[in-house]
Amino acid sequence: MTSHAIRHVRVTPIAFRDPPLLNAAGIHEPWALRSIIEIETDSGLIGINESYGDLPMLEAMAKAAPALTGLSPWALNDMEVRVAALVTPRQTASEFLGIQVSLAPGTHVSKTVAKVISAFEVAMMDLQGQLANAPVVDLLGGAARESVPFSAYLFYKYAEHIEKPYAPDPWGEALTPEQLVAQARRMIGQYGFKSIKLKAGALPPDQEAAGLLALAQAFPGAPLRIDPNGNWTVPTSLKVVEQLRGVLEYYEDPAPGLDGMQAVAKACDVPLATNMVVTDLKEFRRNAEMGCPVKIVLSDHHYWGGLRATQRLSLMCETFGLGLSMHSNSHLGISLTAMTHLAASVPHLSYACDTHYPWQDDEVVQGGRLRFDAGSLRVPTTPGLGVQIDREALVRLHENYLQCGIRNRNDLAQMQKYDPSFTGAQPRF
Ligand code: GKR
Ligand code: MG
Repeated sequence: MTSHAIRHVRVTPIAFRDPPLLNAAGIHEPWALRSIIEIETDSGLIGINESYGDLPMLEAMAKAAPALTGLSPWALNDMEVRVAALVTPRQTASEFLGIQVSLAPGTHVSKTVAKVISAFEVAMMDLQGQLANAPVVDLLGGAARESVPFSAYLFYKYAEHIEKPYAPDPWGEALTPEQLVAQARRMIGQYGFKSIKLKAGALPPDQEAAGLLALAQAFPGAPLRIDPNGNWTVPTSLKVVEQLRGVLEYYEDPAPGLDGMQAVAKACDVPLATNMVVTDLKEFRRNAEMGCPVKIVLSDHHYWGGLRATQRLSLMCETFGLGLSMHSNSHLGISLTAMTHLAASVPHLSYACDTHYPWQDDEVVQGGRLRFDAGSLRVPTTPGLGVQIDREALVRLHENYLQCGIRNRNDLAQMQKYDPSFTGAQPRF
């Protein structure tokens, strides 16, 4: 009988072009890192996935990979126990890496076990789907929707990276309301998104509020969100929400910490969303104990412990009367496809999800860039994830990784190249 036991785990770090996007921590570096995970069985099947590509994550995956040898692709619970036993998180605050932890929870070492489990789980579910001749969404209970809506994720940005490592991106500068509206028109024209999210916390809040109001005027009726990543004090958060009265669908991470969010929640009637202060079940519990100042959890299977763990989170959200949507980081099509299977399988997920995808111009999957229809992605119906690695692209993207010299994301240090006095201290405004 053919053995489908796991024989080998291969992790390939990659890097791809990322525009100079501004955020609370600083600015994106010219190259974003990811890792491509391949889990191979004795029978020669290969399950794939995409995850973080920073060095500690690569080290953690390398440490955990041998634990999978001999395991059945169906043995997800066993895999979780084995990974947890091998990858013990270090606890001290000094272990935080490069970027502000809360802005990018995926870089927090306390999430290492959950991140590695997720990285392996999705690849194992891709294998399961190939074995069962079923798409991953069916392994998750079946599709509650045939396609998944995403939002236009706008950023303030410079026209070009300071190092000029390659030709400027086609998006141009976006620092004024007019430029922001032009960016939105371009993105919505290409992808058909219906909802709009503005990454804020980078320019003075009055300018960012003016940007959002210009969007509200240019796209009447479009659900709008603003996300300064906790870079505003409580008084600033309240001033901005007043300026934006009547235009916000939800208010994402205005002030720092659950206490800051609670102070904002008490004084405003727009629901608060987060990917910064409810990032695991311990924080979920604290939010509940505080009377749920956060009303919408922006999940991310890459650090919540995988697709099944995010389904469990959905149940928790339903139980506590919270909404659920999805956070993203710079990523390519394997991550986006996994998000799509998951979002399709969760009836409770009722907002358009975030994605950085329009900011990337490369791909690692066969067939190139994924195609959106009216801002949504159709859930694949072919076995497993339904996407395959383009081997030539993988070699090229790995070569980028070797050449680019970046090993951990560091938006703060990158911003200091433009402005040596920039400290990144938060809340800045
Ligand atoms: O890519 O600059 C960025 C984002 O700010 C990202 O780091 C955040 O984690 O997209 C994220 C968010 O919604 O907070
Ligand atoms: Mg956010």
